[in-house]
Amino acid sequence: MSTSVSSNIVSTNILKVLSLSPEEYRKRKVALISGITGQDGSYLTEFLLEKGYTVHGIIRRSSSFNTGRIEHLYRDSHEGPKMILHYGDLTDSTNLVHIISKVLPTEIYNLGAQSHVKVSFDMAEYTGNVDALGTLRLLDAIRTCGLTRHVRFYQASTSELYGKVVETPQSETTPFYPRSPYGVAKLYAYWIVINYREAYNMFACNGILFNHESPRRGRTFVTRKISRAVAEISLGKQECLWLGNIDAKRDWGHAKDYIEGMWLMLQQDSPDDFVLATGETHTVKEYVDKAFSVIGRTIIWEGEGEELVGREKDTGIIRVRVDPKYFRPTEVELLLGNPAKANKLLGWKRKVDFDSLVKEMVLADIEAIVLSVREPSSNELILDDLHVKLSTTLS
Ligand code: NDP
Ligand code: GDR
Repeated sequence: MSTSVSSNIVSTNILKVLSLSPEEYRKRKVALISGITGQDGSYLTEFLLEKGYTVHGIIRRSSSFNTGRIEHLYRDSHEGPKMILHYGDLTDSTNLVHIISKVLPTEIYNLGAQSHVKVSFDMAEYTGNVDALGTLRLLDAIRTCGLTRHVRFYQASTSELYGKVVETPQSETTPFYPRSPYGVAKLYAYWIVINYREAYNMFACNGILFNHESPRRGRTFVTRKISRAVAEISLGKQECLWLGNIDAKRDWGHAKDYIEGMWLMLQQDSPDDFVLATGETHTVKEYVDKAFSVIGRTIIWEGEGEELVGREKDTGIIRVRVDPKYFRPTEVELLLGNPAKANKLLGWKRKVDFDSLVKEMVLADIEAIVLSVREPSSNELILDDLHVKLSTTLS
């Protein structure tokens, strides 16, 4: 997008705020979030509202409901700091310019993405358009509005950049080797952020975040798929869970912890790139074992490869099977991050450990399923009963 069109777009609003120094401008505390309806967007919105920001979010028009994770914040918006939503899309430059020129954000968090690695093999071009070029469009929209010195920019970079194992633990200096169209698209985004930082002196940061999960995680990501299935199994609603590569290792943390790290990056004196990770890694199989242990059951593994099954110890029922349709054409086998730089410079450290994360996700899914039962009186009975049953395994 050329800067020559900028004069047509710049509103009186912009002219007014441009007379402020960048420091005065920033005091307004206005955040703009792409991907506000996602897992991270919803937690970040809560966090920023709590800090007194006005939060603007870009949402996609959808024929079905896609604001479930932020609905509770929307209802409360008439009291105190506000959340305001705008229709938009990372594939639509003009729309991004309009939103930024209207909102005049002090911080932009670019969390919007086609974020599913397996899906990126099926929708490679679209993933590139949104995840790679979408980032460029947002950065250019800031330039078009003449706000390069005023806006601080956070880019949701990812441990998927590391891909094939070159060294562990992976840090800010580890070479990248992405293994999916998603990873490659995010690699472009990572470098365009650095290029715009250097070329236009923008305050733009990459947060290289390792996997982070929560009860709000999308249901097709492996941790949530497992927690949901274990919850269904505990209530007798499902018999077996089908998974792909259960030997893959991930550095899993809690999304809430990572949100704070994003914000901290934008509060520093100068822009930089940071890894956020726990420094621990676990296999998908370990996640399964831990999730079943939350409901007091033990899984015994038998066989190998596609024939591998997970059998429940007490009943002999097969609870886990492998379906190759979940394998990826190229896989990221091992992620293990080194968050030392963020520890030291941001004072950031994860708070929630692996066991607590798995427990929280399984319990939240059990509760959600029970609460979806129609009659409130029977919900209470089932929940009471569950709490009694679970209290022995949870303490
Ligand atoms: P989610 O998949 O939960 O959320 C993605 C968000 O992006 C949703 O709000 C979605 O909207 C929105 N979105 C998708 N396509 C577009 C588009 N074309 N234009 C505008 N918005 C769009 O992801 P997470 O919250 O888990 O992750 C947030 C970001 O962090 C993503 O960029 C992800 O790639 C990255 N990341 C995530 C990690 C993790 O472990 N969670 C780790 C490292 C990086 P809708 O609701 O309408 O689908
Ligand atoms: P990931 O997360 O690809 O790391 O990307 P996901 O939970 O999808 O997969 C993690 C690992 O589990 C293996 N796996 C399965 N995965 C899914 N989804 N479904 C299955 O049935 C299954 N069985 C085994 C996968 O092969 C993989 O090895 C997430 C996303 O949030 C990205 O946006 C983000 O950038 C990275 O984390 C860091």
